[in-house]
Amino acid sequence: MAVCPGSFDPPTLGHLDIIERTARLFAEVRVAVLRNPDKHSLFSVDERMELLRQALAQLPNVVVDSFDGLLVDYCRDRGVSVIVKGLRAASDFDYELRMAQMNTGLTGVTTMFLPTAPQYAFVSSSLIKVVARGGGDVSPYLPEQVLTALRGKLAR
Ligand code: COD
Repeated sequence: MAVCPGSFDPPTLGHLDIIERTARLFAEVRVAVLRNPDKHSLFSVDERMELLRQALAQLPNVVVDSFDGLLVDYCRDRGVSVIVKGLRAASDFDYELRMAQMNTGLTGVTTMFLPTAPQYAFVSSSLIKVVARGGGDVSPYLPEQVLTALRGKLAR
């Protein structure tokens, strides 16, 4: 079983591409949203989980979940043996490599990296929020439900 962990604030087509490809490689996939009380987020964890469930409804082997604390503890408790992360650029790699090595050191869990799809290489949740707040068009980078939810949030 594999896990695709993240903040997903909000989920983007870059995230979904990684999750869909992971779902073709593993019989069971868990998408785990971090519950991080320190991080100011636009969408609540429950909203992000609901958006992910809607966007991934066509994938029967994907379960959406949340976690707090260490990712390695989540993996141990749920029987997850592989963490799957997306890599966009060298800057992702530097940080992700350190986390992967620390996680392996903690419990032996393995991390696999999937290269981003080129059309989403520059897409991040934080950039999406900046551009959307400024009135830019982010529709090419978000699933329909997320675009609608984001417009609703920003209109308030
Ligand atoms: N294309 C491909 N992949 C992408 C794209 C894109 N356009 N956008 C994001 N991704 C990938 C990211 O590289 C990442 O792998 C994943 O999708 C999630 O991205 P985000 O931005 O939603 O989430 P992050 O990076 O904030 O999530 C970090 C974690 C929550 C996974 C991490 O902080 C964690 O494991 N925290 C738990 C605490 C812990 O165990 N800490 C110790 C680690 S050693």
